[in-house]
Amino acid sequence: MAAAPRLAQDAGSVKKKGDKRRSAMAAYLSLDEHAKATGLLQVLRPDGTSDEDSLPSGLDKDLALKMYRGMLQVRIMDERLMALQRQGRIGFYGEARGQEAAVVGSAAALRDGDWIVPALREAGVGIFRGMSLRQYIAQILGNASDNSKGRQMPCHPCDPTVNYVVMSSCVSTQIPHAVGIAMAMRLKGDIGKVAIGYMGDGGTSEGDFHAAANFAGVFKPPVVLFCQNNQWAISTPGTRQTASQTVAIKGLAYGLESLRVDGNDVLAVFEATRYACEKARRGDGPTFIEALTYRVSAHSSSDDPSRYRDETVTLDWRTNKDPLVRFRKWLSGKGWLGDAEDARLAEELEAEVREATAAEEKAPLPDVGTMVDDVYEVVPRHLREQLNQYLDDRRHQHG
Ligand SMILES: Cc1ncc(C[n+]2csc(CCOP(=O)(O)OP(=O)(O)O)c2C)c(N)n1
Ligand SMILES: [Mg+2]
Repeated sequence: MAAAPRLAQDAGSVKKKGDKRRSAMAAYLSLDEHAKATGLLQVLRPDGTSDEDSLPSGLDKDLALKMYRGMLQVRIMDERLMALQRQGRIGFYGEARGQEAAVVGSAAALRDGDWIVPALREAGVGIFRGMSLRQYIAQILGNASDNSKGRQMPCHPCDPTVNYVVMSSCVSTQIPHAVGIAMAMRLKGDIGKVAIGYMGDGGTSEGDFHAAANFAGVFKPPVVLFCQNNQWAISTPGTRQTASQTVAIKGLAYGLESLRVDGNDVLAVFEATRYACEKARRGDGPTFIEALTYRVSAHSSSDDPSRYRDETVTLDWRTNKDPLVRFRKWLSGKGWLGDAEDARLAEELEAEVREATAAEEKAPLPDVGTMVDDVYEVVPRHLREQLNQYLDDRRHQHG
C-alpha cells in the first residue's frame, strides 16, 4: 500500500461504448463490489485536466471556488499555526497538508444538520461547515472563548452549532460514536441527516473500527465512514499497517459498500462522499470510503519523519501531487480562477488567520472555577472543597 499505491482506474476506461454522458462516478458505481474497493475513482487527471462529461452533476463555478477557498484556507491556516508552534506560542499542532482535497471534498458533500465526528486532521471540515476560525484558534490556545474551556490539548476543537464533535486522542474511539449517533438519529426519527465518522489508515487496525463497521453493516444506520489513508500512522507505513489489498476492502467483510477514491482529487472525493451521504439520507445504509492520499508533513509538531522514512517519496507527493495545484490548474483551465484572483484570495485568507490569532491571543485564560463545571449537574462537595482550597492557597501565595 504505502510503497506502491495502485494506479488510478481512469474513469474513462470503465465507461462503456456509446455511454459518453456517464459521469466518472456513475461509471465507477457500475463496477462490482470488489472492483470498487480495489480500484481508484478519479475525476481530475493528475495534470489537472478532466473530461467535461465525467464531472459531478450540479458542479458550478460557485461551488468549485468555494471548495478551492476551503482547501487554500486549510493550507494557509496550517502553515501559520505550525509557525506559531515553532515560536512557542502554542503547544502542539497537527497539519493536514497535502490532504486538503480529502478534507474539503468530503465537507462539501455534507449538509447543515449532519454530524461530523472527526479524527486529528479534519478541522477544515468543521471550518468549511461553519465553525469559526476564531473558535478553532481559541481552542488551540485553550483560552476563555474555547468551547472546551481549555481542557483539551490543541487541535481538539468542537462546535455544537455545526454538530462538530470533539475528537478523542485515542485512535478510533470516535468510529463507534459516529455509528451510534447515526443509530440514535434513526431511533429518534431524525431522518434525512447523516453522521460522518473520520479516521486514518492506522485507525482501521483498531478494534473499535471493526466493532463500529460491524454495527454499521448489521443495523445500517445513516453513517458514512471516511478513511483518510495518508499511508502513515506516525512511523508505521501502510505496508506494516495491514496485509489487506487496500483499506477499503476491509469494509466488504462487514457488508459495507466500499469505495476507493483518489484522495488528492477534490472532485472525486466530493462525488463519492455525496453519493454515500445521499444514499444514507434515503435510508439505504452506510458506505465506507477510502481516500488515498499522503501525509507530506510530519505526524505532528512533535515528530521528525526523516528519522524513519524516505523523504524523497514525500518530496514527490509534495511537489508533483499537490491537490491544491491540481485543482488550481483545473479551475484556471475552465477560466474560473486567474493568478491575480488566486493571490488576492491567499492574501485575504492570511489576513483572516493573522487577525483571528491576534484577537484570540489577547483573550484571557478560562477562569479556574470552570475546572469543576460540566461534569456533574450540581458540583459535588468534594470538588467544591478542592477548588476553594486551591483558591485559598493561591491567595496566600500571591498575597
Ligand atoms: C489507541 C491509541 N493508540 C495509539 C495512539 C498514539 N497515536 C496517536 S496518532 C497515531 C497514528 C494515527 O495514524 P492514522 O490513524 O493513520 O492517522 P493519521 O495521524 O495518519 O492522520 C498513534 C499511533 C493513540 N493516540 N491512541
Ligand atoms: Mg495515517
